[in-house]
Amino acid sequence: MNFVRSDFPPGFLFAAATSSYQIEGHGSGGAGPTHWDSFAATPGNVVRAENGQRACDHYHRWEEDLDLMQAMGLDAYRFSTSWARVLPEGRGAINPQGLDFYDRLVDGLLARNLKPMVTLYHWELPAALADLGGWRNPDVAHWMADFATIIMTRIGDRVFSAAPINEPWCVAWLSHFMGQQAPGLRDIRATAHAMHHVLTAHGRCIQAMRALGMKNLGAVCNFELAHPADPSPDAAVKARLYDGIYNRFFVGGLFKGTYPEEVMEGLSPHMPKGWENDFDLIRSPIDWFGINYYTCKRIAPAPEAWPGFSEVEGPLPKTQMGWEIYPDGLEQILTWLQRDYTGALPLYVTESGMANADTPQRPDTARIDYLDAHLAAARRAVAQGVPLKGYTFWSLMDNYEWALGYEKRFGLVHVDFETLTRTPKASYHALREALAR
Ligand code: IFM
Repeated sequence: MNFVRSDFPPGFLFAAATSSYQIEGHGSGGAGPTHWDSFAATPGNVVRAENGQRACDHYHRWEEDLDLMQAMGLDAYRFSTSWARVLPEGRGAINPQGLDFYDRLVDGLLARNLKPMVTLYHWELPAALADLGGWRNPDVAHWMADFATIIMTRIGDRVFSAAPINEPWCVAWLSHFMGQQAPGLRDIRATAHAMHHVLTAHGRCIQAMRALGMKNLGAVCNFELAHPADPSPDAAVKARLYDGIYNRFFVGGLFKGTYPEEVMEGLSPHMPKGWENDFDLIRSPIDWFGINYYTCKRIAPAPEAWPGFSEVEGPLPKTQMGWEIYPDGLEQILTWLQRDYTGALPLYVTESGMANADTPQRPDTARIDYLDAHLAAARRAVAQGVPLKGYTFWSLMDNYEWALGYEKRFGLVHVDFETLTRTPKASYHALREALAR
């Protein structure tokens, strides 16, 4: 790795990230069913119909996993809490084993000098709430704020930071318009409702956590630079629309209290009643903003109903996901966000990493190069005045890559999904050396 800690500002945090359903093993510890369990059990949705019932069995092996992060020299760990582990029906009766698990985890992190960075929701909605319409139902904001109060009453006094929702675009658009993630809908009305309700839920959770006296609350969104696939004016218009849906909708709501006009051209007729009145809630003040960045997209016009675009394969080298590797995009996103949206607000890269067809025997040099190039892009943004305070690697270990099952390996640590043996990869060792220098 071509960096040392002193290349970054004093106090800069290096972290690794995971999420509950992707690693814990949802079948253990009394957790209730989630919409990911039913989505995965429906043929055609997930590669080999794999689910998160066992995953990495982190529920039982968390100490080993925390030891690995400590030995790597990380400063922080970004993890998520499973709503259905704490409240198996989404509301009502609490599963005490769920609260105890996150309590142990937080204490285990602090004992190892790792700062706990918590995300309340990373996609596994309790099935009982999905039955009530899930993200389409405006009450989801209240259900989630109640969950936030319950889990944070137990661990909120010891966490370093908290954010309500990971990647609103995935929760709303990918899952309700593209149908590629649970609940697998392809419905524009459901999408419009979900796009707005992820933000009202965000606001209610921020207010619930503030009411508990918590500090260092933020939001985490994902970003992709959208390039027109060809030089035509049509391609430029469609790339701008993709950018509006993916990148500007959520930060528009969070920081400006507006949604992009070109996005509303398609969504307006389908929005929930009274949506225009929710922006004070959505703009509840936050203390930091998190950026998940992996790739860029090439967007072409497509002869179909709004939004009428399609993704076209680009020329750059690709990861195991087929995603182009474009580190400059991270620098551009960070400088754009600071200039147009976040100003002096502290920023964190909350996810960065690549999938690669790793084996424990073969060094993952591609991942070392990928991370080196993206860390260099982050440094260039810092040099331009972006108040970046930390960088988080996705992911600590290989895990359940949602609809793509266990095949796509994002980990710094290899997981053998038969034996559950963890083996640190070359990228883990390279980062450990860099962080110790
Ligand atoms: O695995 C996911 C994660 O759950 C959310 N951000 C992107 C990752 C890679 O696809």
